[in-house]
Amino acid sequence: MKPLDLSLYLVLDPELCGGMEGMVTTARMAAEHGVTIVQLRAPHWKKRQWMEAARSLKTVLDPLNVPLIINDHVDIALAVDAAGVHVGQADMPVDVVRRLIGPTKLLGLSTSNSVHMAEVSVELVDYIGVGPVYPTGTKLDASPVIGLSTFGQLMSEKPLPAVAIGGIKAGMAGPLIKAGADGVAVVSAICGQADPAAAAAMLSAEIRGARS
Ligand code: TZP
Repeated sequence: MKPLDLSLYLVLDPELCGGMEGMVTTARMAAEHGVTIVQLRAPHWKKRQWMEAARSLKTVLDPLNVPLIINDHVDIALAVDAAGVHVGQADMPVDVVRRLIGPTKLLGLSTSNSVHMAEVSVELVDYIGVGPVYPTGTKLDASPVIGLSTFGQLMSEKPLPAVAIGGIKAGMAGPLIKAGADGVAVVSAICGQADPAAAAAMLSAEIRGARS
């Protein structure tokens, strides 16, 4: 597997993307224009829909060499041979997930504060998501917003590669990279945008610019 590139991490939302078909099209266009990793997240979906979407996403992402991560559902990740699984603090514990997915698949964990950072099992987890950095209307049960300065503080404690998440729009990615993020994760800044390809390209250029 190619090295983990968290630079521009698209988290899909079927409702914002216009259903299954819109979501797969969005993922393909975004991956062709700078998205480096894609997560399927569909909290309201039944398993059969997860399977169908995950298969379709693999079909469009594999030729682009963009890894597909499955939120929460280990069985779906294994069934479609996805690149990995992402879990939250209230999901299946990472030791159990690692045992189920084996040593080579990617495992991501959501974190929101210093306690979470200190508790991350670096031998089990490959990367962390940190946030929400800014207010988000996409995840209604998200943890409290941390803001840029707390995010920067958490980056100095980060035990692993880290991606910022929550309310990130064009113009906000650069400061997060400069604060120590290895990448930014977005939903609504790409999903449901009139031109997802242009939205991805703009964020990707901003991230590259912040690094140079
Ligand atoms: N986890 C923390 S915030 C969030 C998730 C999945 C949603 C981010 O969505 P958006 O639209 O990029 O604010």
